[in-house]
Amino acid sequence: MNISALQKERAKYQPKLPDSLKGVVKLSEGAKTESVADQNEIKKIFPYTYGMPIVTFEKGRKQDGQKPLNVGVILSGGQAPGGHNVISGIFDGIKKIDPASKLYGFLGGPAGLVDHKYIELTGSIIDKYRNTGGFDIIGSGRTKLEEQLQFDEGLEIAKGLKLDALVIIGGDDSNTNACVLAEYYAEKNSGVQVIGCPKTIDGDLKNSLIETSFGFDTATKVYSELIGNIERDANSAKKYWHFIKLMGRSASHIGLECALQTQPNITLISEEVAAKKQTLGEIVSYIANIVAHRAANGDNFGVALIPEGLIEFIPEMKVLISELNDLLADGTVTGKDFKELKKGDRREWVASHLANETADLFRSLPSGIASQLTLDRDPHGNVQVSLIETEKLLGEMVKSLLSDMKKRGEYNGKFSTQYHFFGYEGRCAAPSNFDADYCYSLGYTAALLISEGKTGYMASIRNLTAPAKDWIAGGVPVTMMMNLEKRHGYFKPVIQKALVDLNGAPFKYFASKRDEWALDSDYIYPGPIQYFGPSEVCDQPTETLKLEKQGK
Ligand code: FBP
Repeated sequence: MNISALQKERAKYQPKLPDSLKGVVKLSEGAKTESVADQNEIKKIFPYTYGMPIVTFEKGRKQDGQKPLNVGVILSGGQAPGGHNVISGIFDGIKKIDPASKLYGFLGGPAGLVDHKYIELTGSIIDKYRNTGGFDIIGSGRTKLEEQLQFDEGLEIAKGLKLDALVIIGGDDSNTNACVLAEYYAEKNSGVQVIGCPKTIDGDLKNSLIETSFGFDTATKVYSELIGNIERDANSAKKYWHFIKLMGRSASHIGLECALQTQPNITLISEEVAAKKQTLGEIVSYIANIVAHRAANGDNFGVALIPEGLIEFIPEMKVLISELNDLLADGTVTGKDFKELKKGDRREWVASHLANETADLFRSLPSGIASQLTLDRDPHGNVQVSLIETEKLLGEMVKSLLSDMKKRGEYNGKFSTQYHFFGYEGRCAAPSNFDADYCYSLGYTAALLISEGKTGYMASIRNLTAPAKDWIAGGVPVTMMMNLEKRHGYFKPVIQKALVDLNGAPFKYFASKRDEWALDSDYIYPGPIQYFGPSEVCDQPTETLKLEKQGK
């Protein structure tokens, strides 16, 4: 295995654990819990795992009777920096409990459990992946563990390997499914526990007890470095407007955090667009007005951040997408094979099958975007929003509005654009010290929860803006985070997704500064993540986390 000089040095990094986990620990149990909403219904669905207490680990006295643990681990969904450290934390945790403990990794995500594909993760394998980015140690996948048949297949291999527990490292959906699995295995009295770990660069799996999902810290630091570099280029060349789309399937946490780190001229927040019921036209004129103001000051350049999920938060676009989904779900338009239509006829054909207002909006879109909306569908018949070039849609529409403004004498500048999409650049970066420490602590805590016989819990590390030694480790019952939501026509228990809180401190701070940032070119250039050096540079959590803590 060829490794870089950085990786070689980085392999020696010993992630920091909270002091409470360093020696022998004892478990402290809090009061019984309730779900965030729909308590009666959730209680009925999860009779075995509902209402369990929040638990915390504290320094304790040596316990007798600890036995070796056999644990299976699964990486679920999109990559996020730090996954390998969760796994090394679990490994070290169970080995500390008893060196005869064993860790198995299921390959390619949840499908590995169902298809019985796994490897034993030995010390020599683990050592190659400590403090590295990526999920390549065992791979990940997006198969959903939802059906009883899958649960039974899982149980068969769990029994075969004599597993005490499964650890599922995933986002809100994967942890919801982990909880359903925990309930099923508890009901069957199978002896297999299930523990979740909060992962996603999107940052939308969080609440008062899960302060952040892992990977958000590193990914936003990588994007902010790149945005800072672009800002510096923009400020040097003074000739381009850069439109940067940032990953984040639904919530705009990534865009907001990057804005706080880099102070660009424009940042759109999808949740605000939805709350204010903004139209596409209003968003375009908001951007065009800033471009015009800057041009009046002689600045024909700037940087705009666009969240990936924006398009589905614009109410009229949401209606359009939903009508298009219905119309094109099976690749046909009212029975006619859409692809057999001549390219030039497709747009009008589709428009003629939409409701009047939606058809007008569809006709007003730049042709490239209109065709992306009609062609790029996932296997469920839905538009794949991540493939829609929202940054180009806005750039082109702003350009056309500016040319109208020019005719009316309201604008007299130059508008040249560059487009970027940052997503995959950050998902597998070497974890920042924060993520390396946080993830290792999460994994170590998962091992302790297993040794305490817990199931249906998510590993939790709190007090994250304090030095790692003062972090608080424990577990939160997953049912506590649940509410009922309509999915495919039925109400299902799911973990509540955390969108950007427009009353929260991070958004409020951003909103208080954005007008100033719009006209300034006083950008912040954060530079690359530093892995070695003073704590003030290397160990800082995200601005979002700091502001959230200050705001409380
Ligand atoms: P998870 O929620 O599974 O962590 O993935 C999030 C994400 O990185 C989104 O930001 C993005 O929209 C999506 O994954 C892209 O995933 P894929 O590459 O599988 O299409």
